[in-house]
Amino acid sequence: MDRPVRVFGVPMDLGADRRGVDMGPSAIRYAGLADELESLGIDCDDGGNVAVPSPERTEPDAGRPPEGRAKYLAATERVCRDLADEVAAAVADGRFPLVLGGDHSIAIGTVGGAARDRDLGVVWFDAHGDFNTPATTPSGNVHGMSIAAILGRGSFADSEWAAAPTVDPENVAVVGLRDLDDAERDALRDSDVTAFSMTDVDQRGLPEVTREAVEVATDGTDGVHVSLDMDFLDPTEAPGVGTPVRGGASYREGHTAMELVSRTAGSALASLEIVEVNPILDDHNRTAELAVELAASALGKRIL
Ligand code: 4U7
Ligand code: MN
Ligand code: MN
Ligand code: MN
Repeated sequence: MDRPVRVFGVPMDLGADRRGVDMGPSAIRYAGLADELESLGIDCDDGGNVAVPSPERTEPDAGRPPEGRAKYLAATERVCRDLADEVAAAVADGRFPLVLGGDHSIAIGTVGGAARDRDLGVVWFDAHGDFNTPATTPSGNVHGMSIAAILGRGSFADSEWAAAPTVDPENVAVVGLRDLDDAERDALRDSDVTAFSMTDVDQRGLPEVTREAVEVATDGTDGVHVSLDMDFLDPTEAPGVGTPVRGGASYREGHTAMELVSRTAGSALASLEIVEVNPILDDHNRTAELAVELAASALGKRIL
């Protein structure tokens, strides 16, 4: 990493059904993130946490969209706006934003900030498509809608806070898919987003798929944001996630993906976020420790 890193925690759990993901930033810090990055010679400061209201004091239907459901939308908007401002300020300051979740709805804020005043590509590692809209969601949970929101799809078309106009769907790639809802699958297929399922990973190998994903995201853009949902990994390696799905990336595949991001995106890597770590469901902080390792690989750590 050629720039100093600024870490932000977003203890957000309004976008997911299972409690505990709000403790993700603490768990990742506790697992030694700052020391690991310093040991790589990366200058690292911690911008602290973005404020997130507790669900007990938040009205789930505030900000209800015109059709369908999106729980805690008004509060999610406030958090994402604040996060976007922090991320944009870090970039303006010459810092590389590393955002720790929290549930994946925070990506709307991270990308909103990272894409301010520049064309941004996105590589999204996830078991899920996160391509639902309030009209198609089976759960009402915004963490399953974040890519759709960033691309201004469905009722997010009117949400200037959510849609990032400098992110072109042709520069978005998703890797690791193995759990899609029916309407979400149709929408993803009809879109210009490049989607790689675990079947693609099995058949073509993760290195080739990751290289292609990074190519899609760098083509004609000013930078690449990487969003790592820890459920991209197999639950045997990352048990501490809210929505585990069997058949995910192995321990080494996780590292390979992040090492390739670092090697192939190089200085085009604009920002990184690691989300969905749920310490309550974890096994002795194993998932948070893996998150630290993967951050190190993405930011340039090499075995040899
Ligand atoms: B994650 C789901 F229905 N598709 O929309 C939904 F299966 O950020 C899951 O990728 C979404 O972890 C998972 O609620 C969101 C569900
Ligand atoms: Mn996700
Ligand atoms: Mn997921
Ligand atoms: Mn473009």
